[in-house]
Amino acid sequence: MGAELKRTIIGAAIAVALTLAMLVPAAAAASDGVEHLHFAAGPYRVIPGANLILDQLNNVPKPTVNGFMVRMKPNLVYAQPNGKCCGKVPSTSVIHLHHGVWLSNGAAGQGEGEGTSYGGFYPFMAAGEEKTTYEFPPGFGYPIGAGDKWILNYMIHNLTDKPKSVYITYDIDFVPETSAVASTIAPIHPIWMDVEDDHIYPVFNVHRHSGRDGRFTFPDMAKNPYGGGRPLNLFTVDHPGTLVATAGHLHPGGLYDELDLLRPGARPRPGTTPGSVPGSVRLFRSYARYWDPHHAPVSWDVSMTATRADWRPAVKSGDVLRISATYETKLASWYEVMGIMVVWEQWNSDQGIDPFSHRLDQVGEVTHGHLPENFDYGGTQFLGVNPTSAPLCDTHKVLIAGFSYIPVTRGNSNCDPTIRRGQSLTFVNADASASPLSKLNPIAPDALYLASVFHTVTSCAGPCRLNYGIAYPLSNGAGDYDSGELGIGTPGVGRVSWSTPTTLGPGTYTYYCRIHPWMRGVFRILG
Ligand SMILES: [Cu+2]
Repeated sequence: MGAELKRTIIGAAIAVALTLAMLVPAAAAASDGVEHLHFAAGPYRVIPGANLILDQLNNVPKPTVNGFMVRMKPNLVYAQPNGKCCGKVPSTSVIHLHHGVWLSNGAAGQGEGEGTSYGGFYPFMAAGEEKTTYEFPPGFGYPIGAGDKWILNYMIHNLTDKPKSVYITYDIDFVPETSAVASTIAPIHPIWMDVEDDHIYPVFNVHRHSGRDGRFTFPDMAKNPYGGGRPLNLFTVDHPGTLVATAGHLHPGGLYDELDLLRPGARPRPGTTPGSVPGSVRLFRSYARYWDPHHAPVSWDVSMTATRADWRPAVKSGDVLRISATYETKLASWYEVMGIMVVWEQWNSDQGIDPFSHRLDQVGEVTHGHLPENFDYGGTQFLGVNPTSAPLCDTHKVLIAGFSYIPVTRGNSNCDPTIRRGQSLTFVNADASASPLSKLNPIAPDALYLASVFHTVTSCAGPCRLNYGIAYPLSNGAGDYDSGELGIGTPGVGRVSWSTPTTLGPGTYTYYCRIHPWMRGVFRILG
């Protein structure tokens, strides 16, 4: 989240709710003093093909009394036919939660790292399609105030050309302040660690065959990752204390997120696990566990490991936390990927162990197994005719409209656009607004942005004609090109047109849309 969001949130006094929120009544309190609350934000009506970044600014459901959150389990569900919550969990290949980030202005659990100055709001929970369950070790909780205000920043990706209506749900285990056990719970604070801190869309690209030994680590292996500016993957600890929990977020293709600690003047003792940079120690490596039958690291059928309940590194003021994210590079290129860890700290606690002299468990455990919504892998059936059997046509332009790639010709457009070596083919996305008004504005999104459908032109291995699913197609074709999301507002790249690189050699090139992976096309280059 960047300056753009910060400015707009500060000016948000007159903002209206984007949608009506619904609070599903809390379940009865359990005898252990813990309430099991079920919240549902929405319904969000997601336009066909949408991949937009939006915010719910008002009435985000939350606990209404003071207390502690000790566990949180996120999900995405369909609205029922009557619009109410909750229907089924959608197949990940149809619609999925690209991300949800909850921000709060609550003082008792004041967060640090990313976005601590967004008009007093800081992020404290995040969920992507890996749907990691937050569960704090016994005796710790995130303090929630009755008067705290929450904002929900969300990106829901509708892979189809049909509208969908969904809710983001989050089950919270909550200990009210009035419960007898509340006095045994210590408050913890979130530290938002992100390899692209302070960006509203904190992403980077990983190219196939880049890095070393089939792996690419960001920012370590990136050329000039921060454009000469300050490293965005570091956080300097200002409250001494004890870290009690963390888990990573990454995207398909991701292998692990790493959290390291640097301490000026300190040297790691033998027996500790070295971190990525000299002088650092490894606090935790959050692994991606892929569940699909081949365990290929290519889909959202993934869980992340979280720290075990006894993980307790002590940190001092002036220590520097460092995050990096590692992706595989043998199978495909991975575009617009992330590396994020929310780290929880008990301030001013000296109960932790010194990570420079003691080894920590750095493997952890997954918070859930395979989820049933991740069943539709794709890549099993051949679809229709081979596109390379179409006639050639002499054109330099392809229109992307109505979820199709349409060669611009005088006659039949059912043909393979064909250019000569050294020339390029230009794609223009007519499904997204080209107006400057369609820039991202999380507080008051323009109607043109809300109606924008972003498409990409991304190389996939020929014939790129199998049925789509969560593991097919991959960005693994000749030329390794990608247009980015053609559109004005983020995650659009700021323009609606893109031209193929003039460096591509003669051949037949098959491509797909990363946002709507059933969209396919082909072009040819003659020698
Ligand atoms: Cu598309």
